[in-house]
Amino acid sequence: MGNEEVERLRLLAAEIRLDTLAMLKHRGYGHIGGSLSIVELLAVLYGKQLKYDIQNPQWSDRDQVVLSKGHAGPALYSALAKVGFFDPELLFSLNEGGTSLPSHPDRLKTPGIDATTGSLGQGTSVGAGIAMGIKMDGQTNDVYLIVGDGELNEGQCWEAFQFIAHFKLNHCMVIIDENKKQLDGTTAEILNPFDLVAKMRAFGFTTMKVKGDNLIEIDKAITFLKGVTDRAVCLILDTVKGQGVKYFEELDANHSVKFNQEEIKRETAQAMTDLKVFIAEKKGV
Ligand SMILES: Cc1ncc(C[n+]2csc(CCOP(=O)(O)OP(=O)(O)O)c2C)c(N)n1
Repeated sequence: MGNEEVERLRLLAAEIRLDTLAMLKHRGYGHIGGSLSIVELLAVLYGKQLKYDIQNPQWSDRDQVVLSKGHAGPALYSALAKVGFFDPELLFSLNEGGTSLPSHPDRLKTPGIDATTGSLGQGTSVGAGIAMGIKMDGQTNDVYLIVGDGELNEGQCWEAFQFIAHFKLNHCMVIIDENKKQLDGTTAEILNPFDLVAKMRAFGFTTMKVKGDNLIEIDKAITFLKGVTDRAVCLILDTVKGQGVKYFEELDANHSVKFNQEEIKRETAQAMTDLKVFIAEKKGV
């Protein structure tokens, strides 16, 4: 990736982060921590790696994204709006009655959403099924299956992974957001996942682990893993819950927050101002 492209993705990541904060603040509550930890991944996917058509979201040759950790929907919606799947104004209807943006993704409601998720674990089977269908149809599209590290407590994930590895569904990249926290504590204290790289390798996956806030490393790893043709592939992202906003990174209870507390209001406003300044500078305005 040349410098210009890196800067373009950096801008996109900042815009996704800003819109994620804006929509959650507007709604008054929501899953901030796990949304922010996948922002750089989404910037690389929607800004560079994915094949899609915003005019035809159902295009049969598109790559598909299964956000199995569906509670991070706000970040995905921000990315979809940014690249043009729908009007960004819609972001402010998040989780309202009758909205096309429910808190968790619904493939029948939102242009660009490929799988309905939210019940942790289930998206892994959906992703495996989509990938198998693609293979049986002799198509060449890729599937990106985004899974939380806390989500891995669900045994269903490991059944799906075994299936993906057994059938060498190398076009179904398993991406684990290893932010080391889940709803109410660290993954290590709640149900220790142990060494995820070793585990995924033992399950038959060619596995890489990179810093999940580093656009260049994420992009390189995805490009490398896309080149693996004979085995299942897994990318583990070493991330921080609340990534990119120091206050939320350091906040202990950062899974889901209410935005009516003074400190949270102030810190969110400050983070949004900082992002706006960064974006304006990047755009040269
Ligand atoms: C089957 C199921 N059980 C419980 C929940 C409630 N829940 C939502 S998010 C979450 C924690 C998930 O942790 P992780 O996958 O690490 O997500 P992240 O830290 O990236 O937000 C839980 C328990 C759920 N959505 N589905």
